[in-house]
Amino acid sequence: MQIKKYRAETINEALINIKKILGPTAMIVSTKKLNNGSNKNLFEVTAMASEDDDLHEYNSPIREIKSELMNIKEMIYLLGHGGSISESIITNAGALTIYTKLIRSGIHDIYARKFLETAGALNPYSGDTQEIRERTTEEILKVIKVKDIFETRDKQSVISAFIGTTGVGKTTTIAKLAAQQMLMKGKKVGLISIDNYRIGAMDQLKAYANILGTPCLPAFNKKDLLFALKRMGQKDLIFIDTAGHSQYDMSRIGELQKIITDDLSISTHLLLSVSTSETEMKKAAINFSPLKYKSYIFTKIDEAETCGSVINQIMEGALPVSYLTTGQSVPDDIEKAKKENILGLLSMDL
Ligand SMILES: Nc1nc2c(ncn2[C@@H]2O[C@H](COP(=O)(O)OP(=O)(O)OP(=O)(O)O)[C@@H](O)[C@H]2O)c(=O)[nH]1
Ligand SMILES: [Mg+2]
Repeated sequence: MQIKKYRAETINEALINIKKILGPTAMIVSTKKLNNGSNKNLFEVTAMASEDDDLHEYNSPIREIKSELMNIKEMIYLLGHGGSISESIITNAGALTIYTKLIRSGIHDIYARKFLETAGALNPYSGDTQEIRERTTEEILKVIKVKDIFETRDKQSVISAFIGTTGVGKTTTIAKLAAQQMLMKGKKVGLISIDNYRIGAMDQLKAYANILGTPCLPAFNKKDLLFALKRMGQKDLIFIDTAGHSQYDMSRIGELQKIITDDLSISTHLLLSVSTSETEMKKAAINFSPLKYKSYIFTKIDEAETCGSVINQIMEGALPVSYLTTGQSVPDDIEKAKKENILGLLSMDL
């Protein structure tokens, strides 16, 4: 086993040297900043070659140690993705391991750092990897809020409108929820479609309504909506489906705002697809905000490679999550949001 120390003015420089000499599978044993008395930084990185022979030794303690160490490839990946990793992270093995997991899950550098910081993981004596993992997990759990959208204190119908960009899963999600609430909770359900743009737009919702044996009414304007709501006054739950709008089409979002007005006690929920780019998700969350949505429904979790964008959005929008959808199958592929399930999306190896 070859263990070597490398010194350089930047960690990046040291890593490049190590990669050249020990190969790309080398493991980082420790990283520290040296006090060299000059103005220039000096870092010392201790690394060891990852020799296959060692790894094959049965029950080898080295093998165990190696699983705790950071691979040089990971470190280089981090330097590329985390922008500038602060010294307090890079010189603390436990914090670095957890930081890497967060970044790999798609959590923004700024939030990953914040979680570690509030977990007290950036102090010199911040504990081992397991302790840091537990405390960071608690910090993430603290920011996740969940919401039961059907909770009600009085006997009035709960009216929920689902908004979001084209194809995000609004109609399918309504069908899943309507079916579950009818079949499992015995609720009386009514469906309304606000889609005044597309010919045959209501067909999909109507087809689900027919299967469930529940009424489905169109509403092209506010008057229609008032009429439909009145007709469905006896229902426990009313779901309002809306036409998908591009997150950039502010005039159509404005038109929807004229129909779903504040005086109607309608709770609006925003669907965001985890499989789209994060920039689009963020833009949708901002541009749909005039509709004052009360919760996020994250869709297409099954299609996403990483789900850190869910946490990034929660950090940015500070709203609760009500549901997660996990596939095309109606009514099964939907989960009521639970803090632990959302955390589970991050593959933090709990
Ligand atoms: N993989 C996957 N597909 C989903 C999920 N939810 C919905 N879909 C699929 O996404 C496609 C669009 O779903 P819709 O429910 O029609 O979406 P929408 O938001 O109503 O679309 P518009 O009315 O056109 O704006 C369909 O093929 C759905 O089966 C999900 O959680 N995972
Ligand atoms: Mg639809």
